[in-house]
Amino acid sequence: MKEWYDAIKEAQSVEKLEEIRISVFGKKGVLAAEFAKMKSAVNEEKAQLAKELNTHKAALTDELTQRKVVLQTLELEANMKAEAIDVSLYRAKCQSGGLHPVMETMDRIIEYFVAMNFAVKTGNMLEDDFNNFEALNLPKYHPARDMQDTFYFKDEMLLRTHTSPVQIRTMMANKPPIRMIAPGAVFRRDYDLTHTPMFHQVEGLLVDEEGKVSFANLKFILEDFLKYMFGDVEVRFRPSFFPFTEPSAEVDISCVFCKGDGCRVCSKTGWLEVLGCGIVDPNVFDAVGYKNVSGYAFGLGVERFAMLIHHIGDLRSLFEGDIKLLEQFQ
Ligand code: 2U9
Repeated sequence: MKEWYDAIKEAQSVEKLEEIRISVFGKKGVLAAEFAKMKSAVNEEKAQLAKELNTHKAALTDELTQRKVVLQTLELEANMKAEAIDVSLYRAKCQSGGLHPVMETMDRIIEYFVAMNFAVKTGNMLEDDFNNFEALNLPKYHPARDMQDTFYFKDEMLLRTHTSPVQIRTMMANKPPIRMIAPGAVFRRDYDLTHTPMFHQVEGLLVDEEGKVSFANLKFILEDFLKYMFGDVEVRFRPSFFPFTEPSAEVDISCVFCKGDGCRVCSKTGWLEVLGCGIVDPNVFDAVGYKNVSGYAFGLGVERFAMLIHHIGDLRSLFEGDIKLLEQFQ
């Protein structure tokens, strides 16, 4: 029996200990064999033999239990040592997601107009001819429709070319006064250095009683807005034409790259065109059944704003999903 006590003491793993336990206590183990020998022993020796064997049984059980505790503790300590984490170790920055620069710019624009008490309205990207063109003083065969060609579906449905149908629907569903912006994706048959078939606009509309809304009101809010977006820039209004506003103006800021001195980006003019605006044309109010009202409207392309804010040279890079470009803005 002594060799089994030694084997237990010398066992170096829980697995080895289990092998020993089976060899000693198993059905075909040492103890079973010893107890079997008792059958052939003479009666006088049987009691003594049984006593000795039971003493060994108890003692070996104790030895096994104790050794198991020791081995399990050693194994746990070894594992903990092997899996220890060095919290002081340098680790490269982990990748995390973030807003696309166009969405971040759009949020900043929305933030300004929400603070100015404008409601935010979103509509449908699939629109009908009335809401996208007719109601905006763009009747069929009007030449201005050429600049806004888009994808047509059955029943005169089309992908909206601007967010203006949102304003039309809002006016038809509500009474004046209206004070709203319409942010969202729009679609045009365009593709070159400065135009993509899908881009984002934010348009604004304010309608109140006749005589209450002036071009001065429009100038004030747009100057304030552009300074909020671009910092300390000069703002100028140039007369222009849009079918849905009269009078209309295009709005420029002093070039954010050369501060107005003239560079490649501003074509040496010192100015960058950033939005269009005007006093809402009476034909638009007629189309939605509004009487005795006045209003102003404006529109801007969000991609252009994002490019000027982040000094991005190529519009198409905003649509390529290149992580190297995008992670610079996180
Ligand atoms: C209603 C009445 C008037 C929205 C307007 C512009 C001028 C404009 C362009 C800016 C850059 C389009 O994305 S862009 O190419 N927009 O210049 N938008 S006034 O006028 C409206 C809209 C809705 C009912």
